[in-house]
Order: sequence, then structure tokens, then C-alpha cells
Amino acid sequence: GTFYYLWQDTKPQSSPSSASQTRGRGGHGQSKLVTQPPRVDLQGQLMGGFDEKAYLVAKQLKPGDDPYREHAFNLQESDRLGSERAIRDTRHYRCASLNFDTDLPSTSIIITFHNEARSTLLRTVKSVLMRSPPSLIQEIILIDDFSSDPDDCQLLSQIPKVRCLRNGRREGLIRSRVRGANTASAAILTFLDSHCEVNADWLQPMIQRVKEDHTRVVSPIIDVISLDNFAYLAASADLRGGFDWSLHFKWEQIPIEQKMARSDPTQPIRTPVIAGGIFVMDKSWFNHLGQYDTHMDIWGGENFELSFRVWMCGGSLEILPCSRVGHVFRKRHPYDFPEGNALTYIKNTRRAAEVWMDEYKQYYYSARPSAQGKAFGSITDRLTLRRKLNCKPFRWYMENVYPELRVPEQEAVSSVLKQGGLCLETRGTDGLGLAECRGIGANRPHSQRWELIEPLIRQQDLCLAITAFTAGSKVKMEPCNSKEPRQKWKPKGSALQHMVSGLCLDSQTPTSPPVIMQCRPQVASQSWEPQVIT
Ligand code: LR7
Ligand code: MN
Repeated sequence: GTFYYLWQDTKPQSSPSSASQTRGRGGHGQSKLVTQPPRVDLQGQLMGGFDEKAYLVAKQLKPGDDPYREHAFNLQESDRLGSERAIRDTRHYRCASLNFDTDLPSTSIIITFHNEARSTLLRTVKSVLMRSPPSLIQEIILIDDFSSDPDDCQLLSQIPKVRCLRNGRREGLIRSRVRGANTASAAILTFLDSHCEVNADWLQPMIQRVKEDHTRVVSPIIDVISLDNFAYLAASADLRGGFDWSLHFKWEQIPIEQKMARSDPTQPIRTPVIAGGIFVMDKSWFNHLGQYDTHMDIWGGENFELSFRVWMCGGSLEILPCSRVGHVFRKRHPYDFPEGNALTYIKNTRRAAEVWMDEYKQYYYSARPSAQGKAFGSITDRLTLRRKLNCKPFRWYMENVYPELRVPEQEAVSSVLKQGGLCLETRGTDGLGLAECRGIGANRPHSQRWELIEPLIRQQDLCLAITAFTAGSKVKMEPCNSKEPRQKWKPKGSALQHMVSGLCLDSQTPTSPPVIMQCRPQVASQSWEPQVIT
């Protein structure tokens, strides 16, 4: 369930060499440490009366315990680190000279967790307090998703600005975040996982972008905190979020044209999807767009649902390279899924696919055949939401946001297009007509063999195209181009409908060449029964 991604941080601090080398490596080679306020100040102003030592000591690893067992990361190393540490400023050096508005709005930080380790949870909270301008932090809302020990959360509410809400039963991260968002008092929401460390000036770039345009949903570059030794490692700045048809999230290279066009390394990176855990979003935009699908359970899939919804309903998603947040990436879930990991992921992604992916959901089902027939609950409310928000089709998302996602090659099946006893055939270079069906099986003439590969109706390299968008226009054959609107068809009952004009392929009379006409259900001249040639 978890994913790994590449980072370019081979030698954190070993190379004292020139700045030009630093630049050559994309700016990740800097060895500057994040400065921290003096300790006394920190305890007094930022941490209030919170007794950190007592909090951590109460829950330490017992000698002989497996340090990975409970959290799927090395708890011993995390505990040893302490609650605050200097980490390397992993941004491109040009980020340090960016300016932000002096009147940026404040944000509510929302952190949901289930049985998080105390040391990682505290470091997450403390890094936020230490590395954010205090005026930007309205509050930190912790949602304890029914962890075994209520004190993990409760004790932290002694820290100024920290609030703790505990679920009365296990809800999963999706409903927990919605609960947090509903009680947030700031106009901007910031979501974090419970094992993060935010880096220098992480917050300002994100709030700035959202302030300028409330429909933007922004993420930082997510640096890697090693699950073994807790080293803080810079992630590559050339990645964006992507997925395959099984709805498996992956990091991928920015397309080469976009990479070439990036003259300024501080510029945002458009991303088709976000990883999901760490992002900033305007609260009224979050509410307007329907928050989350609260019928999704525990973990997974909500990042696709949110990403599709944001893009298709008028917003955008971006990664801001000048904002960096470290996250402990794990190889397994350290917690249980009441309904099982696989079934939960299928339920959640199936809901995302059914509500948002239109005809493209077929590729999800072919990539994940086990999803077919599995329960996913009612999606009526989400479909209503989609209609109410007047969101664009998934085809639009494919064409405009994620054209790099290839649609699987459909297997070419040859068939005849039969009308009564006659077959549609090509004549000469681009002509068409109806003629008696000839040959059987492999002996069918090529002129009567068709491949129906949506949206194309194909014969070798030529495709069926209309000549004009009006009723009565002739059809002809021309070189295939699946982007050409005149070549796009889809089956409609036994008819073949031209997608753009909405008109149907019609033989008129058996002797004259076919045309496109107003669709009339069941009429013989528009009935084309594809019959697969075996
Ligand atoms: O039942 C649960 N209740 C919870 O509150 C299960 C989990 N959680 C909490 C958990 O304690 C953690 O704080 O939810 C948060 C996310 O769970 P993780 O850390 O086990 O998940 P992850 O880091 O593997 O998952 C990524 O994908 C998830 C899909 O549902 C969420 O969107 C996570 O927020 C997301 N994490 C990130 O995006 C950080 C970068 C990782 C990547 C890629
Ligand atoms: Mn996580």
C-alpha cells in the first residue's frame, strides 16, 4: 500500500564544494541548517506548560521490543532524536529570496492519527510551531481516531493553540479530516500526516498561492524521513503525482516539454493528482466542492476523488517547490483495517471511479478485475454533487490535465458491419457502399473487415469520417487520427452514432453511399450489427 520515490540526496552535508555544483544538482546540495529560536523562548512561548519529558518517557520502547513492530518505523531512533532537531533546508537557494504578502491569512492545521508514536506526533506539532510565523497558525487540530491511549492526544492540548478531538470509534482518516475541517476556525485548511516535520518557510508559499486564487489546492514537495534512521532526505524537485489505471498512486517525472519550459525553479508544478496527506486548501472551497466522500473508510482513494473533483469542478492542483515537508514513508500499514486492507481500498477507489471516471472506469476494472462485484455503497449523493457543481467530464481531465496517461490498447477485433444480408464495404480509395457479404471467416475480403476501436471505426490505416456536421452529409475513408472530431463514433444500441454531431450512420437506400442522419431507434437503415470474424 505504500510507495517509494526517488530522491537526489546522496550526500547530505559531505560536499563543501562550490555553489555552482549545488545549482547543478538542482539546489539540493545545500548544507544550511534551519535555524531555531532559543530554547527558553520556545518552551515559554510556544509550548506553554506542556511537560514534554513526562509525555515521552511514559511511552518508551521496552528493552528487547522490536522497534518496528508497532509503527512500521524504527521507534527507537525516533525516540532518541528528541522533539526538535535541526534539519537541512532542502529548498532551491532561490526560494529563500521570495517575498510574500505581509497580510497572509492564518490557517487551521488538521492532523488526524490512529496510534501514532508520541515522539513523531510531537515532532510534527512542534515543527509546525517552530517553523511557521506564529501569526499564520490559528490552531492545530488533532483528531485522535480512536487510538488505544486517549492521553496521546489529550496531553498535547496543553500546548498553546493545540486542540484535541477524539473519535468515539474508529472512523478512518477521511471522516476524521472532515470532522477536523468542520471545527476549524481559520479560512484556510492545512492537512498534515501525523509523522511529518515541516521545513523552513514551508507555509508562506502555500498560503500565498491560495490567497491569490482560492480554487488552487497546493502541496509541498514531500521530503523523505528515513524509517530506519530518521535521516531527513531531500526529494527530487522534478516530480508530480500520477497514477495507473488500477488507481495506484505514483510519483512521476514532469513531462519533458514542461520541464524544458521551467526557467524558474521556484514556479509551481501542475499535478494531475496529489499524494493526499499534505495540502493547503481554502475552507469555503473545500466545503463548496463537497469536502470528502465520507463513505470512504480508513485509508486510501480519497486523494484521487479529491484530485479529480478539484480539476473537473473548476479548480487546480499544484506542488510548490519552495515549500518542503518531511514525511516518514513506510512499507506497510502499522494499523488494522476492520474490513481488510484490500476490500477497503477497492471500496474507496471504486467509489472514486464510479463517480468521476465516466466511460474510463472500464480501464480501472480491467486493471483491477477483483473490484468487480465488490460492495461500494450508494453513490447517489456524490453523483448529485457532481451534477450540482456542473463538473466537466473525465474525458476533459484526460485531454487537458493528464494526457500522458495512456488508454490501454484495445485488442483489435475484426468484424463485419451487417445490415440485413448486406455488409458495409469500402470502394476505391475513400468511397463506401453496401454489398452482399462475401466469404466466411478468414476468407472475408479486407474491404468488408472493420475494427471498432472506440472512438474509431477502422480499416487498416483508414478510418470512417463524416464530411460535414450536418444531416445528409456523406461519409468517407481517411487516414486515422483519434483526435479528429469527424472520426469519432460510438455505438448506440445497434446504431453507430457520430459523437460530435450526434447523427447516426444511415444507408438510406442499399444502392446509394451511406450518410449521417438524425438517429431513429430501431430503423433498419441505421442498424449495423457488428459480427465478429473468427
Ligand atoms: O484509520 C486511520 N485513521 C487515521 O487517522 C488510518 C490512518 N490515519 C492517519 C494516520 O495516522 C496518518 O496520520 O492518517 C494519516 C495517513 O495515514 P498513513 O500515514 O498510514 O498513510 P500514508 O502516508 O501511507 O498515505 C498517503 O495516502 C493516504 C491515502 O489515503 C493519505 O492520503 C495519506 O495522508 C497519504 N500521505 C501522504 O500523502 C504523505 C506523503 C506520502 C505519499 C505518497
Ligand atoms: Mn503517512
